[in-house]
Amino acid sequence: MVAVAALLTGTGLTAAPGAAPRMAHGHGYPADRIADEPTRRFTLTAATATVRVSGRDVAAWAFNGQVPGPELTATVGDVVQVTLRNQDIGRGVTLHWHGYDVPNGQDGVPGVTQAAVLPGEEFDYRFRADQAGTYWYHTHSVSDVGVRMGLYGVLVVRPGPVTGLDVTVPVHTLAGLALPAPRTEPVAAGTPVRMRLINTDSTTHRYALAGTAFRVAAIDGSDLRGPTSLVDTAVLIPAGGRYDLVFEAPATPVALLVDGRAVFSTGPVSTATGGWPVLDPLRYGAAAAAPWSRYDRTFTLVLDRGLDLRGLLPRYAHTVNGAAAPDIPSQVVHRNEVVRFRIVNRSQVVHPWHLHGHHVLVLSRDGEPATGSPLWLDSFDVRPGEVWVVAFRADNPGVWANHCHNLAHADAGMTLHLMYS
Ligand SMILES: [Cu+2]
Repeated sequence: MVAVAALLTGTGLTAAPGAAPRMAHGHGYPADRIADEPTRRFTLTAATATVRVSGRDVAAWAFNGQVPGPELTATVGDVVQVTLRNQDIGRGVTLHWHGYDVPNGQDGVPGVTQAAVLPGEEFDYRFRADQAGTYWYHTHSVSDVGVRMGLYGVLVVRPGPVTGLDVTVPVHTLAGLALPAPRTEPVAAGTPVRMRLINTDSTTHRYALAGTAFRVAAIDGSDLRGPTSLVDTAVLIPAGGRYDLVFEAPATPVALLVDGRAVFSTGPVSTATGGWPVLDPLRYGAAAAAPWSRYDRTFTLVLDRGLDLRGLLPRYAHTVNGAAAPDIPSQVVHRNEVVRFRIVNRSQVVHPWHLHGHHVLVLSRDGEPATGSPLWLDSFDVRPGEVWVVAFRADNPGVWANHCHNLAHADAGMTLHLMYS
């Protein structure tokens, strides 16, 4: 609590415990971005619920009684307002717009950008939908439990009206059962199809699209440059990540398999996809010159495990630079600086890294420069032994969570903050 209070004091943010603050203004982000009248309004009510999965009744935490929560859609230019209500989630709820670079006050991190919304309270989120793409939302309050129990949903911002078939596939594991339920939908040959694959779990999933050539049009909401046609190739999507696959429906059936399980198909397909090669996004698509030639600041984050003796009880923590939350020093940047992160995984497990409020451009992995399309990511797997170098422009002032999106790891210490001074 002391560390959080100090963090908030230093930035002039206030988060009164128990209060449900209204719109946040004046954190250096242009106010007109969120001051306009909403053009898309939604209400999400979080509550305990029983949902049916694979013929079984499962205890869940749900938005509007369903897992996933309602799919929120908008068109570029909309002002989105979402009223979050908490009916009975005792540990509180917030909404974090995963991958959407909203003003800091709308980011939904309890204790940092707002107080958790407690039972009986509500909070209005508002942001301008100025970036098209595939995103998702989830609670950031006791997020390891909350997301796993079902407090998540899809956010899709489209550039215009839907053409062809546009499907979202939010993959999740609820009480050990795989979502979504398999679905078959015949599609006329020649129909343009966009499949928006979303990984809402804490570990990597493997996706294989069988029966057609396809392109990866976007990753984490950003369009790729010059994506080439792929066939019999799997993609690995990190925790929190999104891939948009596009293709023209062939006359023969197509199936999407997640970890070998068919989740969407246009007819019967029997193909063994387990042996397919995996796409390396750092080598896919057409390169472009980096937008910066110099970097104002470089931070190194060494991810590891270690004993944390600072709390009431000793714990075996997931650490960054030898420390665990809330004792990891914040990284401080100035507005408009170009900042580089060097992320070193010295542990034995994958850490899907997630910086809030910014997209990072991948520069290199293990010293090998990225040679494909510029990759602007918000979620990327740093595997054991790997070293990733990524960069971003500090253009969204505030206090931003910077953490592992294996939410159990984040909970066990692997969370720090990016601050503007
Ligand atoms: Cu991790």
